[in-house]
Parts: sequence; structure tokens; C-alpha cells
Amino acid sequence: MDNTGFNWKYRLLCVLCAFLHFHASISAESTCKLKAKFNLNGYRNVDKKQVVVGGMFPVHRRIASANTNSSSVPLSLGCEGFNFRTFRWTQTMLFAIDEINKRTDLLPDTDLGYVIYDSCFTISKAVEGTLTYLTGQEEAVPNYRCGTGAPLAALVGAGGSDLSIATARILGLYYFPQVSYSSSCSVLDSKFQFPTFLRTIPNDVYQSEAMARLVLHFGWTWVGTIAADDDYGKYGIKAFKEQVEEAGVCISFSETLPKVSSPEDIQRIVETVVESTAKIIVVFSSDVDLSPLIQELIQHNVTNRTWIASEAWVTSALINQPGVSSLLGGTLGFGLKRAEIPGLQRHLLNIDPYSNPLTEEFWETAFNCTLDYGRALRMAKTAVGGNTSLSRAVRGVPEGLCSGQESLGKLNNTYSDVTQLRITYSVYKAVYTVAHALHNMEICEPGQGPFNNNSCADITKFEPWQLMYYLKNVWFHVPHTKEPLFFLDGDVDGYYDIINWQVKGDGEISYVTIGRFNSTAAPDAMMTINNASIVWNNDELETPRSV
Ligand code: TCR
Repeated sequence: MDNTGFNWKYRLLCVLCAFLHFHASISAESTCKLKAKFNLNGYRNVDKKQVVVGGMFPVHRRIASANTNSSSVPLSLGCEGFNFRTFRWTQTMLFAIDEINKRTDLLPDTDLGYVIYDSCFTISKAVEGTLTYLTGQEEAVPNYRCGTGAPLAALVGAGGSDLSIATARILGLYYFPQVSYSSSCSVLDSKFQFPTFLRTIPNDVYQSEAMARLVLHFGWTWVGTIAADDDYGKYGIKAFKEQVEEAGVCISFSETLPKVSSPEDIQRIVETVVESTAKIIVVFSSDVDLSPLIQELIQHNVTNRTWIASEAWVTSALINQPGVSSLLGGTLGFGLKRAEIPGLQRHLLNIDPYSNPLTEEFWETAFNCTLDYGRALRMAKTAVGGNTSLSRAVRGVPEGLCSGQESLGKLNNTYSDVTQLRITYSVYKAVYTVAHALHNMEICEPGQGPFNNNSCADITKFEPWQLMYYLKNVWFHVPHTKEPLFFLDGDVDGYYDIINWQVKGDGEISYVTIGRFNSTAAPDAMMTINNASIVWNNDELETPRSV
């Protein structure tokens, strides 16, 4: 290849990129990415320094099926299956950034901007997003980054562990920090393999241990296991099995959920569950991967089982759908620390449908409509300057179209449900972690810094490893909850609520906290369970037996 030509092409692209980098509005050319933006209302405070924080969220559930035709240029695939829960996580990152930018005591001289990527629950998309982020270009060209513009701070993401493992390997090459809110897999604790990976979610070694202790606590000796076909499922269930088997528990069956839709595999797992004498079934999986199996088990009227839920599905509205109570009533599972985040719900409800392609898709999916009418109305309104006859037109919107003025509050959607802010809270903590690290960098006193000859890093052009130093040593109290946050080798302490699915009179399920697990307590005080407050499957009060 002609090397000079290659360089010139990208140098040209870079000029273009520098131009685009600070463009406050979000362009419509890509549905999967929000461009760097400062302040949520879209203006940039020119007096302040700027830093861009990256975010990666699995807003869609999968990529559209691949084009196997090799006679045309391969294109980056689109995504499908909008996920309201993970979209809430995305909006929480924006909310936290806005909160930080408004504060005068945290990063007083710096504004945080953001670039957000949709990993679509898929490794290839996560890798693509990481390369695009690092290079600052529309195309993912490795080892190339635009030299102008605000420095990139860290990547908050990428979602599941399999995605983070892929992105952390790339980011690690550049010693570029990643702060994950939901990648809990134990392999990510290897500093040798993932030198710049940190997380605000506990390592799954604690969860597997907690699950094993739970099984032993109730004296169950015969259990079935089901795991997702990814690092989360495989490593989580492996650690669980090792611990229970050592204590003499037998595994009746071990099934793996398919990653790509496979009705035959689901059918086989249903048969295994139905035919097995094991009444206790431990499931280590994300809600997205588990959902098809649950639907099928409901069709088969499976009851009289006790399900042990991993954190990823324990409070998921995708699993807790109408009709699951006879199957899943009595479930016990592990939930992350929950929090109230004041102001978050207002932010979620006040979302502007037209801000970017993702918000548009969100709106259209939530209200099952298309926004064309609202868009036309908006254009007409700007043309005539907010005329009242147009306001009346908003009320008489034709079927299937929406005005953009619909009420999110009335919708009762998972997106705006703030009763179970667990991963959401973890996202909030991850953004604050980056902000505090940057703050400590900003307030460094010249001559008393941590780097060579007691020098400081310059927040307008720091190196990724310099931010990594501050991230590793961060120590702060999370706003509103006052929880102290710090890392020990990139990990946080293992704390879980033990949640019981109790069926109410109307058939709805409520999540009742019946115990806790705390990895920092003395070994025999780590798990506390209030046996008497548990309601088992079919409203039983007596502990089920494992056979
Ligand atoms: N860690 C999982 C992914 C995951 C998740 C979730 C996905 C967790 N919690 C909730 C969707 C919803 C915990 C992993 O892969 O590490």
C-alpha cells in the first residue's frame, strides 16, 4: 500500500473531524452514535475548559442480520430491538454530566461533554465504537487520533462483560481508562490483561459465593443450572458450581442459553427443566438472553420450581411480565445496591424526542407511532412563530402519528420507572468517578503533583495514563446517597440485597428485600437472611426441598 497516500487521506479526514468534533448538535448520519455535545441544552460554555467523556450502552438488543453477500462493499450493520431499560442508563449518564456541569465545587473550570455509542449487545459493535472513539473519526481507523479538540477522558461502559473484555483489550493498549457500570465478570479483575479497567459493579466472585451460600443455607443438595452463553454466564456459574460441589451439592443439569435465537435449543432446555427432579434452578444470565426461555416455560405451565436469579435479571421488567407469577413467584435473587437519585425522573420525563436519532427511535417505539407529523408541525411552528391554531393541531394528531408532545409520565414504561435504580445507580457512580478523577487533576498544585519531578497533568491535554493515576486513587462520597466510593485494584466491595419475588393479590410481583450479602463482613456474618419473610412459589411459606 502507498503509505504516504494513506496518511494524507486521513490527515484530510482529521481536519474534517476537528471541525465536527465540537459541533454541538447531533448529526443524523449515524443511528448508533451521539456526537460530542456540551451541556444538555446544546450550548458550549466558551470560558471553560472542555473534556469529552465516552459512554457505551447496549441500547439495542442485537444487530440486524448480517449481509453474507461478498460481492458488495461490507457496511457496518444496523441495530434492532430497542431496550428501554438500557436507554434509561444512557440518559442517566447525561443527567449526571449535567449535574456535574452545574456544580461549582466539582470541576469548576471544566465542562464535560460526551460521545455515546450503542454497543447493540454485540462485541463487534462495541469494538467498532471503541475504535471510532479513540480515533475521533467516523471510520474506525486504528492507531490514529485527531490531534485537536478536547481530550478524551475515559470510556464509561461497555455493557456486558464480553463486550468490556473486547473494548478493554483495545483501550489497554493505549493505557486508556475504562470505567464499567455493569461488567461484573471475574476475569476482568486481571490487571495483567486489563490494566486500565475499573468498575463500579462488584466482581461476580462475590455473587457466585453468595449464591452458593444461599443454596447451602437452605440445605438444598440437588440443583439445576442454566447459564448464558457469554463470559458472565459461564464464569459465574462455574464459580458457583465449584463452591457448591465442594460442599457436597449435586448438579442435576447444566444448560446453556443460546445467544442467537434458537427455538430448538430453548425447547430442549424446557424439556430438561420439566423432566428433572431438581426443584431449585440457578440462572446466571442477562434478561435479554433469558427472556425466550421464560416465555416458553410459561407456555408449558411449569410451576413448583424455585428460581435463583443472578443480578442481571432479578429486577428486570423484561422477565417480570404479566403471567409469570406461577412460574417465577418465590424467586430469590441478588440485586445491586439500590438508590434514589433526586431529579433523575424529571430528567427522564423531560426528554426532547428530537434531540438525536436515538431519542426519536425511543419516542416512536414507546408510543408506537412515527414522529413525521410532529416534525412537520415543529417546522411550521418555527416558520409562523408559535401560532395557536398549530397548538390545537397537536391535540388532533392522526392515528399512528405523534406530535412529540405525548406524555411519557402516563405511559408506565420501564424507561421512566425509578423504583429499582441499581445498574442505573452504578452508571451514575461511574460518571462521578470520572468527574472526581478529573477534578483532582484540575486542582493539582504545580510542583506538588504526582508525576515526574512533582509535576501535574494539564487538563486541556493530559495523557490517558495520567488520568488513570487519578482514577485508581479516587475517593469520594456519591451525591445523595453519601456512599463512599474507592477502588481496590479496580474493584469495589461486594454488596447485594437478597430479593424475593412475592405475588400480590392482583397477580403482580413485588420485590421484597429479605436479606443482604456483604463481602466486607466477617465470614459468618456476610449473609443475613430473614427466613420468615420469604414467600415461596405457589405462595408456600415452608422452604421447598431440592428434590
Ligand atoms: N453483569 C453482566 C451484564 C449485566 C446486565 C445487567 C445486562 C449485568 N447486569 C442488567 C442487562 C441488565 C451484570 C456481565 O456481562 O458482566
